[in-house]
Amino acid sequence: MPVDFSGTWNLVSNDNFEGYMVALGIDFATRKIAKMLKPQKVIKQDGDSFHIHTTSTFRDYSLQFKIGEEFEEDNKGLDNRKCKSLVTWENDKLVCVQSGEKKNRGWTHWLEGDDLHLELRCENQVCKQVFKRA
Ligand code: ECB
Repeated sequence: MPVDFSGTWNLVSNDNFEGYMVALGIDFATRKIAKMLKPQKVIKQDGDSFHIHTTSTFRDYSLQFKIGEEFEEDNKGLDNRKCKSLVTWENDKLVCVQSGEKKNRGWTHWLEGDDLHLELRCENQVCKQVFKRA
């Protein structure tokens, strides 16, 4: 049985989101707004099938995928670049590789205690987010 990430999660910390957004080429005005946000994630997991909805007062982002099945991701409302994304299990971690124009792009989710962790990577920047159950 895989780990179950299902639930509603509220952001409690967000380290180097600025560096991550700069690496993605997000403009100054958008970054100023984005870094004030406290997004919520709603994760629905059925085995290896996932829906991850990230919502905020500014923009929302929705992603659906199955483990091991590559898909086209459009990053709409984020940096709007398209990439090919693939999510796999690495032990109990959910690892996404986002292949495209940006090098070393991807993210990793894992559970630690009752917290949800997310590392977002782009080029040489790493953003670390922690969420607590709502
Ligand atoms: C959707 C809430 C954040 C909106 C920020 C708006 C503008 C900033 C533009 C680009 C910044 C890049 C990413 C924003 C950070 C988090 C959004 C979702 C990141 C993500 O891909 O989460 C994965 C893993 O949970 C599922 O899509």
